[in-house]
Amino acid sequence: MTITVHHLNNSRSQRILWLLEELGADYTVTHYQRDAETNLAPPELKEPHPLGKSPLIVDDGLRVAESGAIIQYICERHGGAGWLPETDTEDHVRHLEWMQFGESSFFVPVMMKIMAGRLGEAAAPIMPRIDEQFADHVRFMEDGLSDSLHFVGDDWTAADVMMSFPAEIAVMQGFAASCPKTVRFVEAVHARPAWKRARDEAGPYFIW
Ligand SMILES: N[C@@H](CCC(=O)N[C@@H](CS)C(=O)NCC(=O)O)C(=O)O
Repeated sequence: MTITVHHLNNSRSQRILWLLEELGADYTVTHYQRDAETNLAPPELKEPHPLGKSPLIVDDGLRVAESGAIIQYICERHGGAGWLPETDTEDHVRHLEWMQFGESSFFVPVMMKIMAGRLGEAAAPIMPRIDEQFADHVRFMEDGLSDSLHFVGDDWTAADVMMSFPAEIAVMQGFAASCPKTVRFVEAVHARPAWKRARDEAGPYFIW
């Protein structure tokens, strides 16, 4: 059965295409383009899901939203069992944590920075606290990477797929000098043949 990926250009949906390519899964892409001025998704993306966000997949009529749920679902149902640690291990618990961190804790300061940044000078009183939180979360991610450049164990897992987007954000936001492992992790992701195939499918992605 073919999975349909509702893919917004230049978005965190990129990692879903990467995972599908890694697993050799059968999928098609429905493309959506961000508004050139606002950078928001087009209204058509509200047709498959009321929030109008990407990624979103539909598999044999079953709709799955939220990056972490999609990644887990694809691994479980489309040949990615080897990308998930055994459930009775400590690695499993660490894996759960990174799968949550990658879209919850990490993005609180990121979104606050984006939104508060639009206020200009009015945001000055809260910006230091936001920047401090952002830096703390980036540091936690850097410290969480093993010397083998993985978040759990010494091989690729779904947590690496999940964390690829926060890692890219950190590098883009100027943390490269203080986060060498994060930089090398992003380079390792982008060197994967599957990631390159996914980018060919999706088009230009950030600065890469
Ligand atoms: N927590 C959601 C976040 C989804 C999300 O915010 N996606 C962004 C793309 S990076 C989006 O669709 N933005 C378009 C908009 O808000 O108009 C997930 O993990 O899937």
